[in-house]
Amino acid sequence: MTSHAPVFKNYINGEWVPAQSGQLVENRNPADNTDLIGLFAASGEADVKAAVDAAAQAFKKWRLVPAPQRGEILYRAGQILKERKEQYAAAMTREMGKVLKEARGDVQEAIDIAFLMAGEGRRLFGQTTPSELPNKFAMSMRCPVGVCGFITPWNFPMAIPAWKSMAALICGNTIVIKPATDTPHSTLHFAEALRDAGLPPGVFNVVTGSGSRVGTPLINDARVKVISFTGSTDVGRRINEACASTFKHVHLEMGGKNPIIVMDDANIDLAVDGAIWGAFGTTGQRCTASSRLIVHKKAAAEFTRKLAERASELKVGNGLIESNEMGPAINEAQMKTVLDYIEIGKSEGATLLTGGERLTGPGHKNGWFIAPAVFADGHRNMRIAREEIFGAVTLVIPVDSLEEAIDVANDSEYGLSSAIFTQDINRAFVAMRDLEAGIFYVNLPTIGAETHLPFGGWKQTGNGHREAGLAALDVFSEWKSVYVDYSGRIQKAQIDIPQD
Ligand code: UN1
Repeated sequence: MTSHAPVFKNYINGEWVPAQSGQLVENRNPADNTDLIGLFAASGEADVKAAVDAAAQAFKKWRLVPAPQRGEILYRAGQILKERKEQYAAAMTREMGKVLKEARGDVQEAIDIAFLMAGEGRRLFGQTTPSELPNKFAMSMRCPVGVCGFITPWNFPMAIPAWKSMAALICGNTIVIKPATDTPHSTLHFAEALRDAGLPPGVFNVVTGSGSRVGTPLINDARVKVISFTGSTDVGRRINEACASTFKHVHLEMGGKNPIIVMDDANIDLAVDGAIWGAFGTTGQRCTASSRLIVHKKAAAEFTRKLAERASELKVGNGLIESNEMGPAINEAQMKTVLDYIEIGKSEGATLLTGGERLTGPGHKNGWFIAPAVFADGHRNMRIAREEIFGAVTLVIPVDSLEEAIDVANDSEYGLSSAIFTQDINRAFVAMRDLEAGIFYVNLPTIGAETHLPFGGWKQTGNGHREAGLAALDVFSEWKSVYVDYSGRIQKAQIDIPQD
């Protein structure tokens, strides 16, 4: 271990504190694993307990801060993130590998949700409604739930913590977050912005470390009332089971196998542009990645040829170099998973047209780089057509009609995002109606959701909740229905029917 490497601490109760065990874990740049970003707290149960203590204590006051005032703090956090966008984006690229343009976009998503939820501080609407009885008033209001535990992924290391946090905070909850072990730095930057915006101590706490040593005690702590998780379907299932006995609110955001349908009437160059961005943006490491390209047979030859050509020309390398278009896999294990899937695809009979090999030449030494892979001759039953790979791999599946395309698209356990390229408005609307997914695009790929609409998926992608948009408020609030009787007597609903 390098002695001069910077040491990063947890953020608990407004203080930077080391893990109680004193243990540390390395965080290295995936584009160059000789570049040590720093040593981060390898926390455990005692640290989680301290953070939940702080969050539970802070909840007592934060829940009573008027929501418009909470909103002002979020607004300031948005402004601070805006001022520091360049600095935080560069640190994110170094830590996570996504190219600088995309890291800026990641910080921008945090800014967008900060401003959205800041405004919500002056709304947080409930309902007022007539009572069925005279001299009686009826309304509903949102109330905070309590301490929220977040387990967040490495692919959007600031945006996803921000989506969850801004919605939870405006509702009056407090937070303990466990960021992914590969990307703690971006979450600590987010904490710094919240602190500098004036968020009171204990309202937002960060505990870094592994899933088993930090995530598990967080899930098991009875004082944590909400768990919000973004990650794999397997881990989500285990979290759901672990929270079942205590009926915690559980919000799960999991895998995807997102289809783009390309019809024979589509603008093929536009569809190719979309597929390149959707499949290889963030090195394919998005839950929304366009990993299935379901193409009408009349368009398949031209589309596939142009796609493979464009993919082979993508500049892969260190994301800090502005001309690079695609960064590395997040770590060695993920790179190996992707390389395994390339072999699986070949053995299943798909045709690898380009990419799929590890890059080790100049500019790639010591990084987890893979050339973007395009498979043709795909079939819906192949594992590479069914399993989430989370890497720069996409697959063309030829079909004969829109009906078949929709049938193939829906033949998946996932249902996050979906898209169609067509110039025929009727086909676009049929696809909009029939695709089983939480997000749908016309003439755009499956990535690029905006923060003011609900984000989340159907089927095994989610558990019926949404983040971002106003739908996120439902995860982080309880409804209270309120009846006020000013008749001076006990009026019995459903029994004392007013006579005319
Ligand atoms: C994710 O892949 O986990 O819609 C989030 C998008 C981004 C967010 C992706 N705004 O692709």
